[in-house]
Amino acid sequence: ELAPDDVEWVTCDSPVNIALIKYWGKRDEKLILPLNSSVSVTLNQEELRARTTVAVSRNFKEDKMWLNGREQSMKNARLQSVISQIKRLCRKRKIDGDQPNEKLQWKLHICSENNFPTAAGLASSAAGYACLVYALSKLYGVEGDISKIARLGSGSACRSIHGGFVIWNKGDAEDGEDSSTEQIAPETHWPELRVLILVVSDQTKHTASTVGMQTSVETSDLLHQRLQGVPKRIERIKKAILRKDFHSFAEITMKDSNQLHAVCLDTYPPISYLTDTSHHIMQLVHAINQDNSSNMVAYSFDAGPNAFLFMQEKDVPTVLDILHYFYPNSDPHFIRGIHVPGKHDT
Ligand code: 2P0
Repeated sequence: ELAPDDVEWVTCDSPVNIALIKYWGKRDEKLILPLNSSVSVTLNQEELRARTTVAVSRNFKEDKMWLNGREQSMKNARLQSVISQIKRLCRKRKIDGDQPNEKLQWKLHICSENNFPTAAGLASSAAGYACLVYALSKLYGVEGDISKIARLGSGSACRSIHGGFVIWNKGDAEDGEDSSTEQIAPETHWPELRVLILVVSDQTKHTASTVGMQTSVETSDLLHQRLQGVPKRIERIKKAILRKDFHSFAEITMKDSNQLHAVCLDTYPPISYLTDTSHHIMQLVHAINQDNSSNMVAYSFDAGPNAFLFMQEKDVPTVLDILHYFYPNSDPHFIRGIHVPGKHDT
C-alpha cells in the first residue's frame, strides 16, 4: 500500500484530429518523418478524447502501462523513444548546480483510456500519444516543442498538440529538426464549422496505418505522383480555411480523401479501408451537393470505413434529416456527436 504522498501524478485529456490533407508515407521510419506535409482540424475534446494518467513513485517496482484497462507491454520501441526523449529534455533543463530531478529515477506507471473505439480509424493513436507526451511533460516539468516528441509516438499525434487548424510541415532536414507543426488558425476562427462522425464500424482496422503506408511507399506509383500535387493543395486549403470558404474547403477535403484511398488501392497488394456503407455515404454527399455550385457537406475517411462529415452549423438539421431518412435503423451510436473545432486544453 502506498501513501498518497509517495506518488506524484498528472492526468491530461487530448482531442483527436482529423486530417484534411492526409499524411500517408514516411521518408524516415525511425524518426517518423513524412513524405508530405499534412493539414488537420483538431476537434473539441468532450466526445472523442484520450485520457492519460502518468504517475511516478520511489516505491513503484517497475514501469507499467495500461490501455483501456488492460496491461500492455512496455517493450514498445515508440513508447520507449517518447519516454526517453522527454527525460532527455528534462535533464537538459537542469541548471548547473541543480540536483538532478530524482523523479527521473523513479519507476513510471501509465494509464490511458479512450472514450471511443481504439484503432478503428478514429485517430486514437494521435490522441493517445499527444496525451501521453503532454502528461509526461507536465510530470517532469519539460517545456518546448513537445509536438516533435509526440511525432515519435505516432506521426499524426504531433498535430493533436495544437487546437484549431494545424499544419505539419514535412521539413527537409535529415534529422527532422524542421519537421514541425504550427497552427493555421485557432479554433475560434471558424466556429460555424461542424464535424459529424458516422461510425460505420468500430472494429479494429485490418491493416495498421504504419504498415499500410510503408507498403504504399514501396509499391504505389500513384503515391509518388500524389506528392507532386500536395503543396498546391495545401496552399489552397489554407486559403479556404482563412477565408472560411466552405465550398472550396469541401472540394479539396473530399478530393484528398479520395486520393488517399486511390493510393491504397494502387498499393500492392491493395488496401481497402472503405466498405459499401462508406461508398454509399460518399454518393449521398455528392447527391446532397448535386449542383456543385455550393457544397453543403464534405466527407473524409482515414484508415478505416468511418466517415467524418464536415458542414456548417446552419446545415446540420438538413443533413441530420437526410441521414435519418437513409439510415433509419442504424445503431444509435452511428452518428457520434456533432463536433466543433477545439483546442488542446489539458
Ligand atoms: C492522417 N492517417 O493524416 C492519416 C490519414 C491515416 C489516414 O496519420 O506510423 O497512425 O504512427 O506515423 O499517424 C495514421 O497514421 O501512423 C494517419 P504512424 P499514424 O491522419
